[in-house]
Amino acid sequence: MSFTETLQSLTGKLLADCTDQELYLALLELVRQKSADRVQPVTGRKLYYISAEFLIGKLLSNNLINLGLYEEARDALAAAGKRLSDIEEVEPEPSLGNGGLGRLAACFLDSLATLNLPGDGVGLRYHFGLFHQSFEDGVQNEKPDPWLTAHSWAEKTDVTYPVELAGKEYTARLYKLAVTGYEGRTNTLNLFDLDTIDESIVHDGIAFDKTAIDKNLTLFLYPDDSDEAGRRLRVYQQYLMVSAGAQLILAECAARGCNYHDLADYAAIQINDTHPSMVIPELIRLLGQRGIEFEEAVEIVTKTCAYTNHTILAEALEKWPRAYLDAVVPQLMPIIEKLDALARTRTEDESLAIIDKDDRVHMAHMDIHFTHSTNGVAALHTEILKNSELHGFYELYPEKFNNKTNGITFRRWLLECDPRLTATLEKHIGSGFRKDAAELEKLLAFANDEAVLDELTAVKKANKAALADWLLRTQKVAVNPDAMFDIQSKRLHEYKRQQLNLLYLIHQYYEIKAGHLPAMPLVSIFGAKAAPAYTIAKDIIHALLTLSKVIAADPEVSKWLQVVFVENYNVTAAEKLIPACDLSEQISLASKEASGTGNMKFMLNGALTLGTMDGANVEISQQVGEENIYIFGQTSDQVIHRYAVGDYDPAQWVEGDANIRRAISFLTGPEMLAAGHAENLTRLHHELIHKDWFQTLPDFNAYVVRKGQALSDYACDPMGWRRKCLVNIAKAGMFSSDRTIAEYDRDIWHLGK
Ligand code: CRA
Ligand code: PLP
Repeated sequence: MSFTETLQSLTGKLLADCTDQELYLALLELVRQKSADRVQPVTGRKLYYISAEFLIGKLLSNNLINLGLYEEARDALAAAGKRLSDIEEVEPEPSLGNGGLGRLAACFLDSLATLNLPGDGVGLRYHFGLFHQSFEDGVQNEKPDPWLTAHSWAEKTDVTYPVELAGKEYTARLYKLAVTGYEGRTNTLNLFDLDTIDESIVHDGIAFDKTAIDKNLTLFLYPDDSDEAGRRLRVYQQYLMVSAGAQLILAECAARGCNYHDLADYAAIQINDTHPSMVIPELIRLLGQRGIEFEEAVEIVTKTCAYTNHTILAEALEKWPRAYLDAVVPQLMPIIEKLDALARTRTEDESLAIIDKDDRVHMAHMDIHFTHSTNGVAALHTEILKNSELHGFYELYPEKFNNKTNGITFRRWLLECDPRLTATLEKHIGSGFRKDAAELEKLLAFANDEAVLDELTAVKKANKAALADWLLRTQKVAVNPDAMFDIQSKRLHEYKRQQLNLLYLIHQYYEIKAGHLPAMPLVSIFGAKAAPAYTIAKDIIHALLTLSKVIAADPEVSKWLQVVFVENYNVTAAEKLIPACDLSEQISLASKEASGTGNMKFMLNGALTLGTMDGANVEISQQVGEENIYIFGQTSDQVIHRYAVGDYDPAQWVEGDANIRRAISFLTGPEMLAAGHAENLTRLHHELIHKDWFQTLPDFNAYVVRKGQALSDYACDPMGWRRKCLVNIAKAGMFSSDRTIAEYDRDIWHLGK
């Protein structure tokens, strides 16, 4: 049967007579059938990647690419007068993640299946995801993000597990979502939910009764934790995920012949940050029910589990008050106490204890003591863990610490999001890079080939025009496609320093007003959600939106500078923005961004990085060489030293530097106050002068200079710029998640063995 006939048999109509919705459902069904054909039996160790987030993005095109059906589908539809891109729009983006950690989990699932490794995800089926962001009156507005439609990729199963929360039994139901690799096997993303969830309890944006657990448990990812009920709800969610997950793991292993004593021969469990840490005591409890003594259970669990640390920010290293755990998971507390006692026999260092003197339970400490591997996510991050944040643990267990620099799947972040670049690359270096990213290096042979450099420039130009169309259609803004496109898209957080970019833009506003014109017009694009309770992050969004209005209203400045803030940044938006970027903003305070993965995506798509020596930027810079990246700012050693000395006073920088003073004062000057809200702007102004915890001001001048350099290189040395872009694409191979997953497998998981 031809592709057209297959689709017609699924819709029961001629393709030309189908609506996009009907075609989407037929393609979904077809992909399901083809994915099912690629399920393979599991032998030996199988990975369970437990994670609170899986930011998987839309699945239709990705699955068609991985199944080798994309071109056929596109052409069959085109022959019937339909466009695959229109059909893609029918699919809602699954709302199961928040940022880098969740997107990393999604890239890992893709690479596992592509490398033919048995590895499943375990997580929760959130009904409304994080939230849907819109801007109203210059302020972030949060609404539920309903993505679960009658026909979704995650299929309901009959499998359920009992989960006891606060002494009451709930029933977790398993949903399965097929994950098919590129020319690879099909694995599963296992998502748990309760049948009793009641979406109608959500009111006034994203508010709901936080105590009605049976109705609210899986409504949102990271429900507001600014009050105690919210924090407890997170413990409830985490236990639902790990208890149902652990029961699933034990059941699957038992079905393959495991007698529980040999669990580590059947399962490898990766704990993705501390959200799933309770899987450790939960497995010990479940093994106990199956007749295994505590000491042996601890050994089994330690051999089976491994932990990834994704941040050194204290706010994210979870420490639950013991009272929460006593209330929500009383069955785990005796086990956690025994683990704490056991850990104390290994060290006298009180700071490494699981339960501290204030009765807080340190989840990361439990992970490090009772798993066999702790890894950081980029070389610098792992060094910081070993030398400072987790130094005591490193001294106790040096053999447990290892680095696994993050990666991204090139199927989604090159083949799918940038078909123009993919085609150009294939024309010159063949298609080997689709499976072996290192082959991108072949492109270096064309570094001085003007015809190839021109083709790459034409690709970028077309991608920028496509982004301009999309911005006009979805955000109602017109941008100048001949300007340089400068993009900072990632979660809104002070450590990522969108506020540094904001101060630069104000600085440029003044410079243009003074007749000091830049080398090029600049379109500065942002995409970022702020956590609903994170006031200063929302103030930064407000300041950027307000500045955007002020500039747009000023014809003198708007010829040279435009600020665009894209609503509801998600994977779909990222796939539009990244291929169209000229300059990628990776300007976190050195030492604070564990790795970053956006930096890798922009580089792969031929953008140059303007960044600090932080996270994986350090490795990007090593790959491309310092002449092909714009690095500025304090080093992580300098930053850590400044924190240690503790004498940083932003007010002194404001006093001592006229440009800094001018930029900060503008926040509460007449132009901004006329266009925005005094409360938000004053609070941000005050924060920057009196606190500036993430040391924006010491990096300000270096940032202005480096960005100016990038603009002038782009404008005055186009050939040099293009060559740098080519080197970035060619050297991106090491950031394939296939490389990362191969390293996890080699050093930690040993799958299928
Ligand atoms: N926010 C780090 O901050 C890193 C990703 C994935 C983060 C990023 O630098 O690239 O993880 N950390 O490793 C995190 O979520 C809880 O900590 C992130 O996404
Ligand atoms: N959100 C989306 C949609 C992404 O694709 C990514 C990363 O690639 C991130 C967030 C994380 O970005 P960053 O690594 O810059 O923090």
